[in-house]
Amino acid sequence: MAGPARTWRAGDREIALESPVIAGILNVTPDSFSDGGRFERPRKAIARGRQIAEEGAAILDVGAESTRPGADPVPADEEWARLEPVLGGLRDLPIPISVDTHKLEVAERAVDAGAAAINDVTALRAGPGMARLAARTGVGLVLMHMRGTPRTMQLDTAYGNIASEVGGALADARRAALDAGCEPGQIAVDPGLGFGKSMDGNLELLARLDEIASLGAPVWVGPSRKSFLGALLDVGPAERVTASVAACLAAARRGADVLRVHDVRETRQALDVERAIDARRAGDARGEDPLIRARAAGDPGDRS
Ligand code: HH2
Repeated sequence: MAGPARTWRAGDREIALESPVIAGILNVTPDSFSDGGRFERPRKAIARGRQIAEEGAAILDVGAESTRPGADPVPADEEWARLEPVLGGLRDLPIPISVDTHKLEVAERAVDAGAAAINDVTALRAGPGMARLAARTGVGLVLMHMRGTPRTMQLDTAYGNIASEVGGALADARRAALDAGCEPGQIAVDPGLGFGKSMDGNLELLARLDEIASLGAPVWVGPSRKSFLGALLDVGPAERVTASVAACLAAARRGADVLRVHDVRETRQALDVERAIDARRAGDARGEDPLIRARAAGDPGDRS
């Protein structure tokens, strides 16, 4: 018999996780490592947010402070000034919005403005306030592992056993969130690729993602366009799309539930193809998978 359906609760939404879903990245910053400055103006950011939903993301993750290595912190008022018009303009978005912030006052305002989840890249380092906010309001909470701060995190990237150290830290953070009153179904964890990790460390975390998944919480993962892919292939951020999609598929196979990506359309296509193949392998009749059924209706059966 099948167990209970896997879901992640984010405010009044239950996000189904039977197969991996996409969190599309929208950075309203001047300095993000990949898309900095592209969506700084609210009008452009709102248009991109709508496009991300249309391209097949299940979640829109909006951030207003870059956490790239060496980034300077942004004051809370400035971070909120960047977020407010964008959250206001996307209130009617059909998919839930998570806000990528580690500042409690920004998170409180974001939740008031309709955010369904908070993505805390410091995993409650500032104390239980963020978890109490989630417990009180029911919003989803993503706890991401980072060593140090964005200014310092790449200074020491050596670990004894990276998967068990990161997994242990995430288990502790999850326990702290539960102690603050969160429900288990609200809390997701993320190994924090690129946050105080070497290229090898990132690859090992991806290879051993099943160990993070064994914590039992939904797993977010964000390889998108990150420098470990650039180091592996010797290419800049804009040329890391294929590598990012490959990393996402590898992560999904090892238990990732939410893939945090810049390139939503490309990732969606890859997941759809994999799903269609898996459905065949599972012996589903051609007509049973909704995606295959829709496509088969227009299948000319040729080689074009
Ligand atoms: N990565 C970044 C930011 N937030 N949140 C989670 N949960 N997981 C991640 O891997 C993650 C994250 C960094 O990527 P990006 O937002 O594109 O860049 P920047 O921090 O420069 O804005």
